[in-house]
Amino acid sequence: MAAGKGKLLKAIQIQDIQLHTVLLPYQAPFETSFGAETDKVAVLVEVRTAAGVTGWGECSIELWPGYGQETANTAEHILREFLVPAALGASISDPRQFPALIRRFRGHHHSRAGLEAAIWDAFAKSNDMRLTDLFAHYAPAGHESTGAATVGVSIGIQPSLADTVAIVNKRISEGYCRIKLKIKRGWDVEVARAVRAAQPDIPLMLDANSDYRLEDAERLAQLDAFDLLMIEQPLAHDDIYHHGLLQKRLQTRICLDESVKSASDLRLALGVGALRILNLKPARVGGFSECLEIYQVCVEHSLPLWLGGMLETGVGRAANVAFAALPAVTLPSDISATARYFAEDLTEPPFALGADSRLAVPAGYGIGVSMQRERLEAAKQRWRDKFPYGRAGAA
Ligand code: OSB
Ligand code: MG
Repeated sequence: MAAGKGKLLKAIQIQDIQLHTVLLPYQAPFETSFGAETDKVAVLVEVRTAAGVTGWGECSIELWPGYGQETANTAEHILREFLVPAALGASISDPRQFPALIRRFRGHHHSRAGLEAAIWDAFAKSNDMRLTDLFAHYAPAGHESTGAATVGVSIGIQPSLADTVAIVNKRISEGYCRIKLKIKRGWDVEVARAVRAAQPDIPLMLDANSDYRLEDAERLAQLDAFDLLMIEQPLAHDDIYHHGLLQKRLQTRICLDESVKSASDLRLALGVGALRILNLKPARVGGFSECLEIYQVCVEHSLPLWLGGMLETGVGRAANVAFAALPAVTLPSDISATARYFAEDLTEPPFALGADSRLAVPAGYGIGVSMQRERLEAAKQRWRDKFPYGRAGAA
């Protein structure tokens, strides 16, 4: 109902902000066109309000500046030196005011998204609201939370075609309704053919993470034979124009990920026909305020939308589920059950895959999951032990 939308919400004052850098082992290494990652690294942001409410946010990063340009060290630096001081003491009566507080700093979207997410969580909790309902409050009229996110699963590059088919079959038997396969040059047409042969009906998509160039258009057009839901980010991470040229040569719809870092990028991409679907990642676009603006653009253009993921801990995953439960997120999101990522997450309860390939939004206020302090301390220790100099990656 639009009933909640007129509601006046209570302001919060940011009193304290703590940063926690954690390392959490994945169930299995995740390989993309950049290489394989064995552990999740994240800088978690803990915000405390003057009224004593705690909010959590996650800076989604990786060990290398591969997908994104930030690492744990750069995120800590930018937060500690610039973003945190700008937020401390601020009084916020609408979380969308936060970007203005840090407008004089450019870039570092993953870092700013983590801090902004903690503020959104604290704001929702301070108003006795689920984060999903707070997002809906600022969404267009008539857009209420559906209470659950429809999700798929993203499968990394496997050692062989047989391994790929085996893991796809396993994920489908677990209940996932949409499969995404990571591809790279030399690992594309054959893998699509093998999986399509094994699973003729499953909604299937590929994610190239920018491994191709426009000269590869003929190769990419061979993928049209496999009835794909979409191909994600075939060309360079900073390219929009050539995606427009490529789309004219493909039947398969192009979905952009890396190339759309703001609502402004999205308007440009729409203008040159560079995408027919958007993967929206809160970290990539710099936070949930920008996500809401992008959501609005998608609604105006009837552009199909889904939420991407970066193998987040429960903190980031919970916020992503809250956003993915909005009604214009019409395609399955890259947010899988906790067990697909970690043996033990930092938050409780875990996310479990329900009927119809859905993850339910937890009932609690804010992100709806609670931090397990002993696990948090262990994960911080793991980061310090494995990277005692805080270095950003191992050779
Ligand atoms: O390109 O979508 C991507 C993970 C890390 C960095 C980039 C990407 C991904 C994924 C994982 O595909 C999706 C998930 O969180 O399940
Ligand atoms: Mg992607």
